[in-house]
Amino acid sequence: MNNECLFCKIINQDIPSHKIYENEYVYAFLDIFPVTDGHTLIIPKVHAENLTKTPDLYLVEVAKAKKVVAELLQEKLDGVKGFNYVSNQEAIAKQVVFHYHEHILPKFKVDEGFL
Ligand code: DGP
Repeated sequence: MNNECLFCKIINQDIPSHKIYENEYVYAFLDIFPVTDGHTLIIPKVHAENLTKTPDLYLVEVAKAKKVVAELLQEKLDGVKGFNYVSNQEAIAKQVVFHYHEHILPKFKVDEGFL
């Protein structure tokens, strides 16, 4: 864990968040600036700046959690018809928080939006 990292602080509950799912390896919580209802972030419980710096064990666990979280959101939210799964790497790709995370974006209607 990294004391300077916002998402490490969320994992440690030093910063509050709305939990959607958690296990030994990952934490999933609602994005503070949601693009859609149910916009969720999944993060590994290890500090790694981005996908390519994340140990394989945690990448596998994040991938598995994407499926669990998508099923939870489908169950809890009315009208979910699909999802975008998005991860930004580096500032050029609009990464703002440098702790690897996957955005899970429920889709309710056809539109131009992506992120
Ligand atoms: P990215 O651009 O991919 O690095 O997205 C970072 C996301 O993190 C962005 O959609 C907003 C979200 N975010 C930033 N700070 C906080 C926070 O303190 N709490 C929560 N829940 N989300 C945050």
